[in-house]
Amino acid sequence: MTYLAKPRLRHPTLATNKVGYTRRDYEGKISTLCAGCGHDSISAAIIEACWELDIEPHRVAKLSGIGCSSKTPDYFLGASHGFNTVHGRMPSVLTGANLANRDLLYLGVSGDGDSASIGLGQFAHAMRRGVRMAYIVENNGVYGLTKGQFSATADQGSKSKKGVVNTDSPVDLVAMALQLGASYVGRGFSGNKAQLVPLIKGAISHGGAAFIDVISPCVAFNNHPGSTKSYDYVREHNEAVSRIDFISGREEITVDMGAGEVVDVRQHDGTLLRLRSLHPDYDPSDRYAAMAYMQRHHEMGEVVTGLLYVDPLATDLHTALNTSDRPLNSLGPDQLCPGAQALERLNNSLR
Ligand SMILES: Cc1ncc(C[n+]2csc(CCOP(=O)(O)OP(=O)(O)O)c2C)c(N)n1
Ligand code: SF4
Ligand SMILES: [Mg+2]
Repeated sequence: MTYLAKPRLRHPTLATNKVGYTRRDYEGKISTLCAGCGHDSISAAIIEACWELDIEPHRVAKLSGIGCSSKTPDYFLGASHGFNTVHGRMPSVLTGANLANRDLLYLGVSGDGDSASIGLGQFAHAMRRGVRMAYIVENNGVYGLTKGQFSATADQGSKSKKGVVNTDSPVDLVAMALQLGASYVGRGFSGNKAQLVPLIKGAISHGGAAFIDVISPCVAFNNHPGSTKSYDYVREHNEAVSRIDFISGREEITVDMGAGEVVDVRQHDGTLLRLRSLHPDYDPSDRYAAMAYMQRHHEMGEVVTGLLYVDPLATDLHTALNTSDRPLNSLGPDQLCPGAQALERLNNSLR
C-alpha cells in the first residue's frame, strides 16, 4: 500500500484567519476514497467551516465509527484530537470524552450504516441526552465500505445497482433526531457547499445536540437511475426550506432587505443564524411542524434540505448533570474523590 503525504510547503500568499491559520492547516491526509465520492465534499465543507469559525485545531475532537464516511476524519483537521471507534459506537465514546473534557468542540462523523443500522441505539441516546456535539451523518443509503448493500436509510422502492428493489421502509434520522429531542436539526447535500458550510458552522456553535444528515452520493454503488441518493435524484428533488447565513458574534451584522422573509436566531454564544425562509409557511422553531413538513414532502418524493429546527437556548448534558465548570480531566484526586466520610454519609442515607 502506498501512503501519500501532502507537501509541507506553504505558499506565503495563502489567506490566514483570525487565529493565524490557513485552510491548509485544517486539512488532513490525502483522501483514499473513490474520486467523486460525496464524502470528500463534506470533508471540504468541514475544513471551510472550521477555518471560517477561527477554531484552533487543537480545540476540536473528531470521532467516528466504521465505514468510508467514518474514515474521513483522517482527511481533515490533521492537528485535532481523533478517535476512530468501532462500528456504531461513536456516540458513546464521544459522550464519555465530552463528559471528561467539556472544553473541546466535538465533531461526530458517521455513516447511515454506522448510525441507522448497528449504531441506531447509540444515536438515539446521544440525541435524547443532549450531548453537545455536531453529529454529521454522511448518508449514501448503502454500506459503501462493504460493497454497496442497502442500508436502513435506503428508500422503499429504490433500486440497487444490480436492479434489486428495496422493500423495507427507511429510517429517517432527521425525523428521529427531531422526535428524540435534538436541539439543532438540519439536512444538507454534499453537492451544495454554499448551504452545507453555514449549516456545519451553526452546528459547531450550537449549545446542545446538533444533528445534520448530509445526502452524500456513493459513486461506486449508489449513483444510478433508480437510486434516491444519487447526484441526479437529489438535484432534481431538492426542496430547500431556508437559505442559511452564519454570522459570528464578532462580525458586523448586516441585513439583506431584498431577500424573502428573514428570521434571525441568536444562539447562546452570541452567534447569529440568519434564515431566509424560502417558504412562508415554514417555521424553524416548531419541532412538530418540522416533522409534519418533512413527512409530507418525503411522501411527495422530495428531499427537504436546510436548517429544519433550532432551539437557540438549548442546554446540554453537562447542564442536566450539573457537572463542574472545570473539565473533569483537569481536577485532581482531592477534588474528584469525596473522601471516606462523604461515602459513609451516602451509605447511611441509603440504609
Ligand atoms: C461489528 C461490525 N459489523 C460489521 C462490520 C462491517 N462493516 C464495515 S463498514 C460497514 C457499513 C458502513 O456503512 P456506512 O456507515 O453507511 O458507511 P459508508 O461506507 O457507506 O460511508 C459494515 C457493515 C464491522 N466493521 N464491524
Ligand atoms: S465506495 Fe462509495 S462511499 Fe466508499 S469511497 Fe467509494 S464512492 Fe465513497
Ligand atoms: Mg453509507
